[in-house]
Amino acid sequence: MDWFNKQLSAEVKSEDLPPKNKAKIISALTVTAVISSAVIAADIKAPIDGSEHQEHIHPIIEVNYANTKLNIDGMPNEADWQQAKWHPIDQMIIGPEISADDFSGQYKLLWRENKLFLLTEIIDDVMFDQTADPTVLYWDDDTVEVFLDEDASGGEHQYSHNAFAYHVALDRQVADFSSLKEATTFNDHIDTKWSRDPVNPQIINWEMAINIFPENYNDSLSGFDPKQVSPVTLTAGKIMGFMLAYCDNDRSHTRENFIGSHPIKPIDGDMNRGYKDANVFGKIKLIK
Ligand SMILES: [Ca+2]
Ligand SMILES: [Ca+2]
Ligand SMILES: [Ca+2]
Ligand SMILES: [Ca+2]
Repeated sequence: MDWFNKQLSAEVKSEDLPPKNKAKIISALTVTAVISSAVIAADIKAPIDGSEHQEHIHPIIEVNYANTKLNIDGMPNEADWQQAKWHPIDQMIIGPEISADDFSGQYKLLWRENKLFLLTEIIDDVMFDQTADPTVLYWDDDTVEVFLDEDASGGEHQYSHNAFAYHVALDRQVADFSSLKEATTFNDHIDTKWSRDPVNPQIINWEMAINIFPENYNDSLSGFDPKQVSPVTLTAGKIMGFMLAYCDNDRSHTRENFIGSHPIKPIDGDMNRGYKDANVFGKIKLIK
């Protein structure tokens, strides 16, 4: 039944379905669980795991060291940001093609010993936070999703911290599934602030400082409990799995588009694989 619960949860998380369809899936899965146990047993033998080939289809992105401390204020006016390279957010994962003023985005990365820094520049015509609870339907709100795999292992991570899929919301709350299979906030992992560009207010400058936690992060303890595993100290040459995406909703019931930074090979037409499979991430290398 553990497999069944996992499937059910995965389907309910499946962002592109309205509630009435979710109910149908729940009922269909119940029937499947009762009458097709042989089929389910066959499926159990084919999980996504680290033993599968990683999808080495993306060039490694080099990330420069920030020479001065960055102020996370939603203002990218630090000299280090000015010198960092832009990377596109232009891969449509879910939804139809859209105009540049509906969504367009790009990002930069920097690092220091204790943080990975992310600057995302977004144009989104409607900023929308439909559900106040940060752990409910957070993928249907406007959200920057930051995918991080500290040891670049790739592999399954939906209910483990083999990798994180941080959903950073407009209200600066950070959500992901925990190893306890619950949607949980990880607000002490990412310090974040966004603001409208003072020159062009259509542009949102979204700045983040990210603590890089390893896979043995303990969900029973807070991020900075003395007994918690420490964030990793970053050094030049380190390689991590990384990907970025934006959930764009402009007042619809469910999100309208999901746009990523890296091309993802579809499986049965589905490119929305990042939240469970770190093999689809790209890689970043810290340089100094
Ligand atoms: Ca700043
Ligand atoms: Ca939009
Ligand atoms: Ca990992
Ligand atoms: Ca939007």
